[in-house]
Amino acid sequence: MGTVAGEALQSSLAVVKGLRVRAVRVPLDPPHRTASGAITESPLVLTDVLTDAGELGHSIVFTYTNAALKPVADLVKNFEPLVVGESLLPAHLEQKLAARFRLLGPQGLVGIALAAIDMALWDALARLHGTSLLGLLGGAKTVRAYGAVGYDGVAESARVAEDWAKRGFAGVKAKIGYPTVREDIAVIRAMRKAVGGDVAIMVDYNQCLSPAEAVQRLRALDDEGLTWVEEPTLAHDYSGHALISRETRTPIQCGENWWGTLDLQHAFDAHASDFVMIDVMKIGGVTGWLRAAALAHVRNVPLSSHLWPEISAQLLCCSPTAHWLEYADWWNPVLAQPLRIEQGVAQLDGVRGSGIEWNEEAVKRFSA
Ligand code: SMN
Ligand code: MG
Repeated sequence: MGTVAGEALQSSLAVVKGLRVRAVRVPLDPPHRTASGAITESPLVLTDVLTDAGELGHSIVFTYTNAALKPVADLVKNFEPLVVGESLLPAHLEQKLAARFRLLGPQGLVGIALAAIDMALWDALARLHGTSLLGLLGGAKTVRAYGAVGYDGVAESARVAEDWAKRGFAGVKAKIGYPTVREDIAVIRAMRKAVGGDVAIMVDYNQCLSPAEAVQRLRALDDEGLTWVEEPTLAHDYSGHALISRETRTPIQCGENWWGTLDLQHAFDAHASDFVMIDVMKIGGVTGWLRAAALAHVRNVPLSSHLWPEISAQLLCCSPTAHWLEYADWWNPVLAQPLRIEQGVAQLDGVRGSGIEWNEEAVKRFSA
């Protein structure tokens, strides 16, 4: 910002004083099974941005494996000197940090650490304005949520699906990719029987098929009334996904593993996916999400979220092509006030910032 107006604005803003970074391992009971392995706990880095206005901003990032937990926590802390003394201008700081990491690359652990900072900055900015992220961005829509069903076989998948439906969720998503397509179909039919005709059913292969296998399997699923089939093949195999999408009728859903808006652009260019579900961490925090939502808007592609229900619900409510919120309660133990879902819809009244505040007792208990 070099203009006089820009300088006046900066001088009236809060200034970043520091980052507090903590690592926790939150157990997942029962574990979340997928066709590509089970998740038994969530290794999370919790970041607090401190400002001279006394307001804190908070964020969560998920490192998937403990092996990456300390490296990510260290990276976030190592980035502290790059933001201390800067005005609380998240979109501006995102550009500054992106330029700084052009040579190393803004993906992987670096991308996760940058997203931790971006989300915490936006949270602080909303809190300083005495509002939610949704209020700060000026959105007003509502969003429906679906619940997750693991790779748990016919009876357990149907039981969990029924449970979500009884709690008012309008959709359920199951992990499939069983040894045979017959087993995949048995799980889907058992869930349909359990939830009735009005609840949306999605399925997720977590990248476990080759494109040729996927075409065969998905053709067999085409008459099951599925809302989408997720990640049938490797997330970055855009041409493989485009082939599957062309050869089958059920919409393809991808996006949780795409890094930043450029991955999204490449996927759109390749016609890799009919729908997109972005991950607020991998897409580049709130700043990345807003850009991705604009891309989805111009392409008119329905946009859903991956994990992070608190912040994603608010971002979806500002996204022109908002579709479904993925609800997951995995990180509720470390939150003071997890997102509430009523009649299948995210409740955002009275939320402050991005909705992330700590349950300090739990943060201490799960400290890594
Ligand atoms: C998923 C994969 C890995 C961790 C969490 C969730 C999944 C989803 O693919 O769609 O939720
Ligand atoms: Mg998935």
